[in-house]
Amino acid sequence: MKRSDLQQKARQYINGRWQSGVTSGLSENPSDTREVVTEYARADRSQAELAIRAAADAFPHWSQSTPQRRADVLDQIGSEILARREELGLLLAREEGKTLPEAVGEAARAGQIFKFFAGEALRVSGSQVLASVRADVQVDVTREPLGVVGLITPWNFPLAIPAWKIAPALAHGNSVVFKPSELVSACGWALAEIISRAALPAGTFNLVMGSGREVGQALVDSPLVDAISFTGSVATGELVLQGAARRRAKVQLEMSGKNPLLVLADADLARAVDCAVQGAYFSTGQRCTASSRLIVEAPVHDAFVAQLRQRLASLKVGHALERGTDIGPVVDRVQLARNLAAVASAREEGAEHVCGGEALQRATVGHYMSPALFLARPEQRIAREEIFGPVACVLRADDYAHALQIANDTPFGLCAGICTTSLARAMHFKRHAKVGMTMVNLPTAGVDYHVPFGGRKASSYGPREQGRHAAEFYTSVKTGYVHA
Ligand code: TXE
Repeated sequence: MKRSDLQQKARQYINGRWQSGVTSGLSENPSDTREVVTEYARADRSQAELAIRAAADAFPHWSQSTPQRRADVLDQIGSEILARREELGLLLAREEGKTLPEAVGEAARAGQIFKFFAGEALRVSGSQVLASVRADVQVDVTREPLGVVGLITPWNFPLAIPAWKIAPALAHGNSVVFKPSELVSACGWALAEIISRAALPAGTFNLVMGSGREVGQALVDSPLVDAISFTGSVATGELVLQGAARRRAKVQLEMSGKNPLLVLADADLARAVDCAVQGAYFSTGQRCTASSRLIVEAPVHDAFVAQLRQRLASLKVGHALERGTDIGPVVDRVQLARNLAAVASAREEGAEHVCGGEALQRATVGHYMSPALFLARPEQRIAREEIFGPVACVLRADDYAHALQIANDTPFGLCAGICTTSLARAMHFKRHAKVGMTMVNLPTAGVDYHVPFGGRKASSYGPREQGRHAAEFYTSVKTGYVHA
């Protein structure tokens, strides 16, 4: 393995100081596995507990800081991320494998999120004053910070997801212990390094890197952690939920999706194909909002499949930093093996293979895979389980009612999209899709940062993330009565 030049050793950030870990780990470039992106410090449970203690000690200070101070800190972080978006995007592309334009876009998004919550810090009270039902009594409803929040994040959006948890947590006066996925430690460290220079009181923000089972679990178990926000797999989310429930900690989970994109007979077919390509395959399909079930009305089924197949053949799978790459590598060898196993299982259960689904060789050794398309039936595993790779299936629907029934027949409920030129159908779908987010003539992936994000059923648990709704999770409501 060759060492890369960009990254200094990524260390833990605990109580305002950079600290070595108990052991260390390496993160590698999925486009070229010879390249080490960073060597990072790995914490154990006791080091995680030090960070939690530091956050608890810092809470009284930060929770009483003025809205102006919080706004200034968040604005400074957002400005630096935006100014350095190219550099951060490059790091992200090298470590996670998103194409460079996608990665720079994500870095910019992280900056915009901090800027948004700088504004929210000024509006944090959300106070309401009401007349009481009793004479001469006034009632007010105010929001207060929770305390220490533990933030556990996945690898697929290594800057944006941490940003949309850290920024509202700080804006609302909480102190933070942040644990990124080990696969993207350099991105977690880079974000922490920017935050470390933003004049927060020592201990208000802490970074601990290491295994989920040890460091993540320490956050879940600690009685000093008042709330946990988690994004990741359903299996780990269940563990987090059970652990948090045992000690009645507040918890918010964002997990998987199996998002439907309906294509009706009246749709603009070129636009529908575009939505399918972007939604299912861009970011290598590694998005909880990926359009992995393409539900197509019978009259346009064959034309849609033919056009989609043609588009997929024209996509370039390659090194994330190479100009013209449409689809970067899969994040690591474990996820690639999982994707290939899902493709093999789809063949075994009789789904009709249209194209793709093979591991690819490129000039550098990486986790490359061709975009896969199958024709499937709703009961098949490929149509029911999240794969989290560049794999989608087309499901034939007799009519709109049938398409809607297939769309809702899933344990998940994150996002659902429809391509149609009928306003009546679009409005009906928006009302009847059992999800947290709907899209009309748009891919299911690709959301704004100033509005709620989240879903129903097995996809999400607890209050929504992002936008003004983030206050629901990151604050506690207090009702005050005053007799005048
Ligand atoms: O997720 P994990 P992984 C799905 C996707 C993917 C699969 C596995 O299908 O193939 O999950 O990915 C931490 N207590 N998604 O292994 O294990 C862990 O260290 C506390 C969908 O990366 O859920 C990491 O920081 N924390 C998803 C985070 O949890 C624990 C995005 C997520 O890891 C822990 C990512 C524990 N016991 C994966 N064990 C989406 N829908 O966006 C692990 N962690």
